[in-house]
Amino acid sequence: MKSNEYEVLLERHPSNPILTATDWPYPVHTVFNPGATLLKDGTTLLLCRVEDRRGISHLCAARSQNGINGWVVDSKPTFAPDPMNYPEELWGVEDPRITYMEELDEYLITYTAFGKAGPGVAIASTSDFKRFERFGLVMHANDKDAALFPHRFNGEFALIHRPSTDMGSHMWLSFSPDLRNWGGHMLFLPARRGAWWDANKIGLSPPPIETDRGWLVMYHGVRQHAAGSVYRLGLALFDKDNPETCLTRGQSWMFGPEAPYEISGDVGYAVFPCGYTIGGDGDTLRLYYGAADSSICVATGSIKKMLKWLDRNGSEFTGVAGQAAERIELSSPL
Ligand code: BMA
Repeated sequence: MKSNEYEVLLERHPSNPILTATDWPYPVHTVFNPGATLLKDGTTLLLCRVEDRRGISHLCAARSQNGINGWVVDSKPTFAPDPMNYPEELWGVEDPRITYMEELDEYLITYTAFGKAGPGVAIASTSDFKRFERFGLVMHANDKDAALFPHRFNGEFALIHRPSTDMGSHMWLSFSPDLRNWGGHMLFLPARRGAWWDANKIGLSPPPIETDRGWLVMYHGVRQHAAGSVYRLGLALFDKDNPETCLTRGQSWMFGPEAPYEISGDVGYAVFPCGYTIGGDGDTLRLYYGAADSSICVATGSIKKMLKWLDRNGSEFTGVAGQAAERIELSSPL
């Protein structure tokens, strides 16, 4: 690494984009923002957001033995909007995040249900990615970017999500005894303000990553410029047993749009991961992301390196997320 270079934490695969609309067995406009999981037989499953030429999205599964190529895509939509029974899905289902919930032996999918009230958070479960049980809308509009932790805390399931209000778009944490009724809402990670790369609008990227030092959370920051928005990725670490407690938050972003396929497309300057897989070594992370709302890409990194990077580049504060960051911003001289 040269002295004027930033450390690279995620390496783009040379064959990116690994999936595009031309790989689909039926006509689609774009494929992006996939949820990901490793099935028990080692198959990588991507649950891709697929947008048609009406502008409506559905979800479609693609499976690969090595997670890079040889994808077998379902011949028709795997999970289509069902607006007759779930009117909140009238304008589509988007951006799935998958959490394998060991106690249920099921995959829980959180996704954005887009209806007349705006985008909200919905949950469905499956054991085979063929049949799904819908739990319906769990966070009403305007809310998105949600994922579940893989196990309970004090007997309750926990969900990270991102409601938007006049006060900004910050990440929140909520709890539920049954995945249907949610409460105990608390601020999880606030957007910064002013010139920061993650000012005003942030949201969860893939589901939180369990490490021996706590929950590693990748989130996107949306910087508004005169020319439009730039979507980049940052890191924060939360306490293992008390996930509402932020231990460290990275100061700079660690991955942003640079490659041509990330810069141009339907929404240029956007990298948007919704899923990852972890290799047999427990450390190698494959991050699957949508590039420019047009194609699907993968980048590889090391969880250990990300934690070390946070040690060097994080702003350390204890207690409930955000309070210390607020204090730093407020106490800094004019
Ligand atoms: C976000 C979500 C994503 C999308 C991104 C960039 O708000 O809607 O689905 O990839 O914007 O357009």
